Amino acid sequence: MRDKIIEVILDSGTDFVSGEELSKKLGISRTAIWKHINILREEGYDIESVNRKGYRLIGSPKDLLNPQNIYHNLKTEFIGKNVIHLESVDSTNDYLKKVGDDVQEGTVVISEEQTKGKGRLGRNWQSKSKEGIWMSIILKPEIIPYKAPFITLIAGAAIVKALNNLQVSANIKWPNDIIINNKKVSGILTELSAEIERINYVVVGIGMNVKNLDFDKELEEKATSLYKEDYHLSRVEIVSQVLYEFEKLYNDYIKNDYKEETLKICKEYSAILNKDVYIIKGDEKELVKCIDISDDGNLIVRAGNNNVQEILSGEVSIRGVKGY
Ligand code: BTX
Repeated sequence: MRDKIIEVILDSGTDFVSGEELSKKLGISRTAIWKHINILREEGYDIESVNRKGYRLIGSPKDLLNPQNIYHNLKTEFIGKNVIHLESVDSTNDYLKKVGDDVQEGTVVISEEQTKGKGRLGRNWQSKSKEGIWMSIILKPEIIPYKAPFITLIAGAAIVKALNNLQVSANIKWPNDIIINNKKVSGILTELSAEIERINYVVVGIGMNVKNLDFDKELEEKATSLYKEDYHLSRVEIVSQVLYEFEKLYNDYIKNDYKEETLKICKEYSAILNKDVYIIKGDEKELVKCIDISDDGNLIVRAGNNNVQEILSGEVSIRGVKGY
């Protein structure tokens, strides 16, 4: 019910909505409305009430990633239509993997904090409370499992597109990092539950540093946040942009097997194409030049001996020659 009250109040913008109007629209008494309004106030909504005029929202916890805020203005068909908002969780990816079969496709889990945020290859992802966006999306595509890794590229393209829509100059470090000024601002972890021929579900985890003003010592050199780069954006706005851009590219891929737009964005905003990088696999490190991204989303590189190789996303880490 409180979601609906906020929806009506948000829709009326700077105008007042009377208690009577709310009570008629929602089919509950004016006293009940008043009780809900009081709880909303406790949750941080700044709701003005004026005799004979009604209620008006003057300040919402706009940056709280709660479902009401996210549903408002979300322009997607199915991604983010069901949002689960948590205060704290071990990992939003692990949360979705536990409930995977029971939730609808497009369900998004967002937590204000992760106590065991995960990166790739068993690495750790620092996810402090309210500092960033720590979210996962569950997908149930009818494609063969080997086509799933491309979804990481779709997520990367969606994030970089969303950030650039918001005037943030960000690039993709293939396959799963988004960087600003040579430092990592966002990362993607895609996990798969599948049988040989079919996918049960894919969980796409997205971490983005938004408000962090400092990082632990070991991350200082390689991590940044939007605030640190002087982009003061609302987390809610970023989430709705990312989900919107993601859904478009995802639908293209799943419904029409159309990958060109994702590949175009990945190339246009690439931080490594035409550059020398180190490819790191276990203890081995090789200096190569990145020359292209293949139609399947693999990185094409030229090694020192002039051999051209195609690198699959799951197996390596990439380091720039300078910086991150
Ligand atoms: P990755 O393996 O490419 O990056 C992990 C590495 O990045 C770490 O080893 C560390 O050096 C560095 N790092 C750790 N935390 C941060 C941070 N906050 N900002 C920048 N660099 C950092 C990238 O993996 C994939 C990350 C996905 C995170 C999301 S959050 C929601 C979902 N749930 C979950 O547990 N993981 C995903």
